[in-house]
Amino acid sequence: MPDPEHLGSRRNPSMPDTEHLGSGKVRELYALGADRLLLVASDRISTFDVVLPTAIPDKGRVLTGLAAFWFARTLAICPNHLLAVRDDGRSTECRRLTMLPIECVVRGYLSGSGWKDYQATGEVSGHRLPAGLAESDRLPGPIFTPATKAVTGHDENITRAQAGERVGRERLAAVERLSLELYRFAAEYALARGIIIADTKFEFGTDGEGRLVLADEALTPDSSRFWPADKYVPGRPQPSYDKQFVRDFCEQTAWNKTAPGPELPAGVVAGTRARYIEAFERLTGISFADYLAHPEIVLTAPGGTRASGAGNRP
Ligand code: Q0N
Repeated sequence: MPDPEHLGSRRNPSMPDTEHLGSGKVRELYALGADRLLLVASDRISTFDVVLPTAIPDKGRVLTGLAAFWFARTLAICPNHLLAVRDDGRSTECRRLTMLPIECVVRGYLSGSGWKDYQATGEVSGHRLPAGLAESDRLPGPIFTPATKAVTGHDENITRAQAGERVGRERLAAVERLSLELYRFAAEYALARGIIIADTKFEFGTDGEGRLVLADEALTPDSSRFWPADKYVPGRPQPSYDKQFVRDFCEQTAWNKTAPGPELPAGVVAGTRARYIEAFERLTGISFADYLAHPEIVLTAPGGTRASGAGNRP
């Protein structure tokens, strides 16, 4: 099968059973019959909300492998949509769900729109926070700060009361509990491997029986803020684990942060690719070459601990 990343048309005659359902900035979604989806992660990269014209080779494979690794290790916390990782390493077959109309954001540190909202109101999504916090400070405990996709395409923080109006109070309480538990597990695991997961976004759906299922791509640098722990200094913005070379390059050009973005020089591409691969290898304990040879290795290799600890290998 050709790599769907390179397909421009909505219908592909060589994939008669794969209808293009939608595009994110850097991913594509295809139907596989009525009950399954194909989620394809491209090598495109966005910065300052603009997709750049230069790809980062293997970025999509890194993110697909990392998300699959987390899905396999968080099954004790909640079920997820993953059915299989394909041999190309960049596509996953998923269960088709009915998605909830909220983004389930968890923040362990004060950054981005959380820091902006805190400075303006002392609150984030209805959580009153202690006075005197600095940018990038670790919060007393992780908080659930739901958001919606606004018409602009930008995410907009909403209060938990507003989120409850969208999905129902009981369902909201359930996704809040699951989101916090997933974040606590992953953030503790990543910190022990030198990566701070400052915040992260989950998307949930429900299956035919009405059960909550984790979907989308979870706990990757595209759906989270990853910071290098050894460079962490609160009181200022933190360097990005994955995109800092790209941001630094863009800042020293005359680019005004509107589309189209600049082409990236080869050195920035190579450095950024190396950072994605480093994050993958640190977190999974699996060499990226081994992943490319056998993508399903992320589902079974020891790599660390599973949520709950039950059944871990010695
Ligand atoms: C779905 N999105 C939003 C891919 C990601 N398992 C699922 N079942 C039904 N729908 C979805 C999923 C998933 N995952 C999720 N849209 C549909 C994010 N998309 C944006 C485009 O790229």
